[in-house]
Amino acid sequence: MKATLINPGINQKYAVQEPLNLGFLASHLLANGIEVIIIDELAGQDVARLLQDYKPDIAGITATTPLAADAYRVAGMCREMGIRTVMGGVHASVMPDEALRHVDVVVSGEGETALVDIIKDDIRSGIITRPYIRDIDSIPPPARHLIQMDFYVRSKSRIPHSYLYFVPEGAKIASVLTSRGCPYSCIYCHNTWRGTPTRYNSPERVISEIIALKKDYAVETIFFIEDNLFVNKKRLRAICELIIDNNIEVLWGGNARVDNIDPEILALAKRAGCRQITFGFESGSQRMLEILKKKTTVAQNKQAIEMCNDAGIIPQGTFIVGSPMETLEDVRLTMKFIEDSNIESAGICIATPYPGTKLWDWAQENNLMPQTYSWSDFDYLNTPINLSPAIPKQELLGLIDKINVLLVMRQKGRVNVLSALKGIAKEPSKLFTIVQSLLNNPHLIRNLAERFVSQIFSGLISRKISSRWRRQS
Ligand code: B12
Ligand code: SF4
Repeated sequence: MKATLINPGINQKYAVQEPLNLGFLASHLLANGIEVIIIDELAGQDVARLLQDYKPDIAGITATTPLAADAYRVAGMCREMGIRTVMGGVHASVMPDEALRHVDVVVSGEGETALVDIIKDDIRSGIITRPYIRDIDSIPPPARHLIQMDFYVRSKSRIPHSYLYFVPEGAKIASVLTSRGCPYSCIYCHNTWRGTPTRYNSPERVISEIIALKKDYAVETIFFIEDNLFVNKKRLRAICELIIDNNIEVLWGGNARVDNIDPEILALAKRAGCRQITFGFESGSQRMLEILKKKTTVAQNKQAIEMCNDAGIIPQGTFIVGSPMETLEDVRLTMKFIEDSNIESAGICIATPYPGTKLWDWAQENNLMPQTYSWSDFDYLNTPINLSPAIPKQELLGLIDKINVLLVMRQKGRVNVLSALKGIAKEPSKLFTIVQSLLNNPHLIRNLAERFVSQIFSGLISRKISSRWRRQS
């Protein structure tokens, strides 16, 4: 029995980090004696050709909501070739009936056990759910040898404006996922429907994975992609101590809640190589934090930024606008928060009601669903559902542009126009990347012009992010 796992999609803005979920499924299949490859369309692989070459008996396809249509297209391709199809992932988990119209078997929930059962027990149709895995150390590390690691380690160069802000120019980056779940229940998050407890890999397992990544892929930086790296401080402390005691040279970042950090853990994390923490700040309005059931305060948001800056760790984060019942005044408070706080890098998104979340229920209950919509618009900017009718969508987009300008201004002195020009002279292909970014974000043109003028006059010669990093490390 030969299996293939497929990461569908053609829009490479979604290809920031390697598909570790397929890596876990593949390593579990291999541990159960099942031959498998991973085909990564998002990383530019030709699915049809590779299917023809490999001739699998079964194809397992993953999908998030905005990539559901790509997943269904790939499923159709597999079916035409007579390959049995299985679909899993966050979208199929919450929309199993829809997915079942496109594939033979749908897996709702964690896929490792389910996929092995489907293959070994020859399950040919239906929706399958298996209990979540209690001991996640029992799943071998992701089968990275089957992932397009050469492509993903260069994510920082390919997508310079992603949230991988701490990664120095030219440095290689890899991701690790060392826990599953989160004990909180914010209304926009997948954790509201997963219903699984938080589980952790042991510190020893984490360290062995980092060592292997350095050895096998020569990565200098790592991002912990799990939802909440700092929630279990005892474990994080042990991980940091192992990094320090074993002299592992690695710079890393991870996600945290603003109320899960303190100066002591930050100091230890910094010594162990932490250079960025990504927070879900979500809003500068306390009213909105309460509506989102974030269980944090605006003061904690501010304090987290200050604590990180004091510790020499870049505070990065995301803000949500357009949440239920949000008003212009709430958005203004978020803008004011960004203006007043010392944050260099952040992302803004429009509240997007992903199926299964409490936001989705809210949209249904309040008759906000349009007659027709396309899953591909469920990214963080184009959502077809306006959850805050008090602010029209166009106005919301205009406010996001303004917030983005605020954020780029915040980077003043870190990304330098003159050094960018020098970079282009050395490497003309960079011009293409810059023009592309400017076309995608027209407001940046005005902002860059402003900065250019201000830098000429002030004679500001700033350092590149990488030199800042080298000095600190
Ligand atoms: C890391 C991450 C990313 C990374 C890497 C994504 C990747 N390819 O792995 C990056 C930065 C690229 C990213 C991008 C996006 N992400 Co993201 N991301 C995550 C995050 C934090 C971890 C993903 C992960 O590895 N989870 C752990 C694994 C073990 O869980 P899993 O993915 O669900 O997989 C298990 C099961 O679902 C199942 N399964 C999965 N696939 C398959 C396939 C088969 C055949 C079977 C049988 C089973 C199966 O088995 C797996 C193992 O148990 C999740 C939140 C989370 N904690 O899951 C959000 C999350 C998946 N992302 C989300 C979103 C919205 C996005 C973006 C759309 C954002 C955007 N607008 O750009 C894009 C879409 C990217 C894409 N490729 O589809 C949402 C998805 C919501 C939804 N319904 O679609 C999530 C859930 C976060 C949230 N907001 O709640 N993301
Ligand atoms: S704290 Fe973060 S990961 Fe946890 S439920 Fe809230 S948004 Fe999701």
